[in-house]
Amino acid sequence: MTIQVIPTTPFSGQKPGTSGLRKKVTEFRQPGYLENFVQALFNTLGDCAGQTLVVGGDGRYFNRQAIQVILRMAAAHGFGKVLVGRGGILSTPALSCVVRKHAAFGGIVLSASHNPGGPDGDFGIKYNIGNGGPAPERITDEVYRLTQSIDTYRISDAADANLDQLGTVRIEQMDVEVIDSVADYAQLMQRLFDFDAIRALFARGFTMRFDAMSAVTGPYAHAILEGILGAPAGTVIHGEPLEDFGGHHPDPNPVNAAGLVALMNAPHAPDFGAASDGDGDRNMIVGRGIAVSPADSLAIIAANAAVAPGYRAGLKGIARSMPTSAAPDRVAEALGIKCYETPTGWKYFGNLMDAGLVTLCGEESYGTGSDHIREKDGLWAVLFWLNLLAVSGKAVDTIVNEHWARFGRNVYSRHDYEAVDSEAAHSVMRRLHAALPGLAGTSVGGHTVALADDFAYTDPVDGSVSLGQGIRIVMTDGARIVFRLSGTGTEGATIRLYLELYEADPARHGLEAQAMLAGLAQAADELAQLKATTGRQAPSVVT
Ligand code: VG1
Ligand code: CO
Repeated sequence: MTIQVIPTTPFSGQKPGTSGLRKKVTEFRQPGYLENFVQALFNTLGDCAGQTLVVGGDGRYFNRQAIQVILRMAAAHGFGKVLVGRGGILSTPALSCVVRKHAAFGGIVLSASHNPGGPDGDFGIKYNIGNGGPAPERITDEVYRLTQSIDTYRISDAADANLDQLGTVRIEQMDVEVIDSVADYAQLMQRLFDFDAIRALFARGFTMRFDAMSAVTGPYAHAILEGILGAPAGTVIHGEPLEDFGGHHPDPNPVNAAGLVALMNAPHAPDFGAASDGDGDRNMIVGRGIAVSPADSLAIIAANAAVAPGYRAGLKGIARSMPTSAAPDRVAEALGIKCYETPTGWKYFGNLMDAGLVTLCGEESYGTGSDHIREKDGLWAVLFWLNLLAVSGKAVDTIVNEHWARFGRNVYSRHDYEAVDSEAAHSVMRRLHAALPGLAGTSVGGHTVALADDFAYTDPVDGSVSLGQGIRIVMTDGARIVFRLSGTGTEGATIRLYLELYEADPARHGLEAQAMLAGLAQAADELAQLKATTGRQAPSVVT
């Protein structure tokens, strides 16, 4: 075994987005592409001698090859030890858990989350720091800067490590320890939730369907739901991680998990349905005849936190991303705690949690989590709901309706215009920008505009400033229109339009969200000239 210094030249565009570097597999497989990025990362991190790194991914195509490259490069940079999930598998929340539990220097997640996989699909790489959370912008910006001038990378010429057998092997001076992908995570979940109550719920004949979408959560759900909690075999479907997720979009929303939603609307539906995404950090919660919107789920978790042993001491605060509905804000107000509004992406929650300012965090994009780790956590949210259903004895729709009756309903929807021409997308955003200064006080879709700006965030902990985080038009009655460009896509540009209305009247809580939001959607289009500029007559995905 020797360590080699290989000459290389920069690739353009290695700039991490909302959640790491995401590109087509074909781009990642170019010789030197992954190596350049990892070298730039290690250069950014500085002295790694003797440190412990955690590596794992969602099992998508190219996961195993990428891990072998990272192991050989970590060995060439003097890391003392790398913990790898068996078969290269670690869900994003499990990796965060392992980094924290083993006090590792950091972790590398290989995933493009909810983006499709396979040879023609997407791949991604993301670095997490020692708190278990996504690296902040000052690190990702530096990595990008270094990729633009890179001329060599260091790598061992060792043979591939066997990732399928638990135990330790050596590459150069570095130990590679293949660990059980599920054990640490399952232990943590047992500490947070009332597993006895959930076990008793299943023993009473409660039925559930968990759709792992042929992605990483399968092994975790099998072990925890069917194993430890005693749910009947067959509760978990699509439970084996496949390299191409069975050709599906592993995105747990009513559009991409349509089968689960149809099942939950059918006669004799199970009591509870849930799904998770490619890397296991997202969740969808479904009851009989009702798909719970993500911000409502966060608000309901916050309002009922005390049912779970891990949260009995109370909540320090809540945080939500700016485009997420204000449903959690109403609960925070009632609890007398603060609700922070951050830019999109989990990396902005880390400082708030580390500083002890918030316990729960969430995003409209089916992401919910708490300070037990530093990533959003799909199965965690599902276990919280099971805990709540077990303790309350109520059905999902009853819980949601009672919540709305108490707090009012934040009617909410996101309209995505995917893979549109990049220039057209930017021209839509430019038009909105230009309109911002004149909007306050005017009427938009029958609502009076209270505030119109491009969202900027100052981190209350370290004072760092993030500009240009999305156009928001906030009305005096709590309604909102938000526009932003996605930072996770790999084709053209994706425009996200977020719509929100506040409805206090319980008699109107049962109405259909799209119908209630139609006026706002039309007003948004008139302002942005979205359809005319992109040539799209309708959004590609509505959630
Ligand atoms: C999307 C979501 C955002 C989420 C991000 C990563 O980003 O909107 O809320 O944090 O994906 O989630 P964007 O920039 O495309 O809107 V995951 O599950 O991909 O790690
Ligand atoms: Co994800």
